[in-house]
Amino acid sequence: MAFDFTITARCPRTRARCGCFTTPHGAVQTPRFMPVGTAATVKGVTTPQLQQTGAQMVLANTFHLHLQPGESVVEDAGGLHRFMGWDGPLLTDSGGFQVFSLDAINRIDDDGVVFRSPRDGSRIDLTPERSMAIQRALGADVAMAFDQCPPYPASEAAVAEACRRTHRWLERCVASHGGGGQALFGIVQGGCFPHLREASARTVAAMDLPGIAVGGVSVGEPVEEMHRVVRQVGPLLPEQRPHYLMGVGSLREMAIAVANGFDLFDCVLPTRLGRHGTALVGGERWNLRNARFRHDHAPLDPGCGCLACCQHSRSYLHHLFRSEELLGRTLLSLHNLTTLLRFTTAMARAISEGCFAEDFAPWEPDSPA
Ligand code: PRF
Ligand code: ZN
Repeated sequence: MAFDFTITARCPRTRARCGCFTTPHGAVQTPRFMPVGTAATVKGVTTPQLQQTGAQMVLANTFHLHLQPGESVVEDAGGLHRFMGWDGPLLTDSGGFQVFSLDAINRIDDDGVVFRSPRDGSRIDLTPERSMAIQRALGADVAMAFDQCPPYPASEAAVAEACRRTHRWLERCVASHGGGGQALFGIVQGGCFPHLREASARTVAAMDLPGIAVGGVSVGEPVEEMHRVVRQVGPLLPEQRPHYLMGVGSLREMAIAVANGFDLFDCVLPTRLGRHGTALVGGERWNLRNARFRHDHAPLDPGCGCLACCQHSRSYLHHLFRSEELLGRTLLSLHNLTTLLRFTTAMARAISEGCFAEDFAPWEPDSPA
């Protein structure tokens, strides 16, 4: 069987679990963070470097790849794995979320979305069928359903409408998805409204897809609201499927999500912060441009095994950013990715050793799985 999700260990006090998600391009041991490679590249990072971070599955974007270079180029190259030189598991996001964050939207209706290309102003239609066809041509292991992620704040009526549309679109995604070597994950919406979240979770779960994602969080809502959604929706998801919390990649939020049964995460933050000179160290954010690092010859984070921390000093990284050298961006991107991946693999180890609740989620109420 091309796709399988096997739970290999459970936390006795929370809903945290370790799993193995098998795809045609290899397995993903969960919980695990997925680096974002929007345009078929994790910005500034080569494939061997990416492997060293502990990354197993990488995410790319339908919307960006449709605009440039176009899915036909990727298909001609033999698919996204060959095109980008990443042989491991790949996931493509459907384009919905990216389109809705543009201000070039002309129309959203039950058929789909019409917008102007940010490249040349031409008219582009994106529908569930179109998104599935593009994702099939790209050929990632996992395709995401085409959904509508409402902004925050949005009225209850607007979120209910987005849910209704997302559910109808999911049926169309399922009907037009080719299957074969590609799995389709459904996406739960519902904003911060508990009854809409519950209805959406039940509707998407009933489609019995090989994986289920929760979208519509981390869109500007207060962090307590996000925690509430994660705690409410996690337990409603089908046990035997991988659970993907979209766009979340901060340490505390991932720990809370893992405690509530989530397995997969992605976020642009580690690479975006890295490109801007910010390193994640010991739960803090350090700006390496700061003058305090000029004479600091210690490794960035002595507890980290990444290229930046093993080979270079804070002083050198400071110098690279002050002189706008490209290598600084690469090194801090690698360090931040390594930090998030190490955190998720440490959670996995703690789950299998029986100390997850004490070590990672002491604030979570006990909820035996
Ligand atoms: N839908 C899709 N992709 C996403 C999201 C979503 O709601 C989010 C929300 N944080 C990130 N990426 N399709
Ligand atoms: Zn490091």
